[in-house]
This record gives sequence, C-alpha cells and structure tokens, in this order.
Amino acid sequence: MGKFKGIMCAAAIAVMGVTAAGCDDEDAVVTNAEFDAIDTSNDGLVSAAEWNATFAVWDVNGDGIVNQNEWLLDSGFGTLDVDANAALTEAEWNSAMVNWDVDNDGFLDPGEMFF
Ligand SMILES: [Ca+2]
Ligand SMILES: [Ca+2]
Ligand SMILES: [Ca+2]
Ligand SMILES: [Ca+2]
Repeated sequence: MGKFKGIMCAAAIAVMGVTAAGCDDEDAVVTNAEFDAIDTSNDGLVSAAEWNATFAVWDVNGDGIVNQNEWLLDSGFGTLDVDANAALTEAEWNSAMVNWDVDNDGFLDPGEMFF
C-alpha cells in the first residue's frame, strides 16, 4: 500500500507538478513503525506497561530524561512537558497514560497518541 501510494505520488508530481513535500507519506502523525515499536504485544493498543517501558528505550543516553531529540513522535512532547523545561521526567512521561487516554480504557490507541 505504501509503495502504491508512492507510485501515485510520483505520477502526481510528474503530471501536475505537485511538490514533493505535498506527497510526504509522513503526515503530522507518527509512522506505524514507531507505534509498533511501542506496542510490543502487537494488539494495536499501548498499555501502561508498554508505555512505561518505552521511556527507557527512548532515553538513549540514559540520563533519566527524555528530551526533544530523543522524542520520536511528531507531537505530544509539549503536552507532557508541563514545566516546559524541554525535558520529560518519568513522571511527566507517565502522565500520557492519563492525559491522552480520552476514552479512559487504560490503553492508548493510535488516535489518542497522534494528535
Ligand atoms: Ca499492546
Ligand atoms: Ca535522555
Ligand atoms: Ca519537564
Ligand atoms: Ca484509550
């Protein structure tokens, strides 16, 4: 499907002169690959345990903080960084499970995460 879309975009660029930027597959949402990496059980939902475990994965330099360079989603960093110091503590990180869980089912689905 992704490959097909790419072909269609290439055709659109050729025929209509659409800019390449307009055909960027990565919209203002995270890629499926990034979601799948968080959703280790592959059930399409991110549990609290999966989300908490991701903190350590993304904290590449192991300083106990996830900064903007380590953040892999396209958005959401600012909503978690409540003290606006450009760094997420584990407590700020874990607040996503509450702040983003719109339907209150204890899980984050892609629609809740990629706003
Ligand atoms: Ca899961
Ligand atoms: Ca870090
Ligand atoms: Ca912070
Ligand atoms: Ca939910």
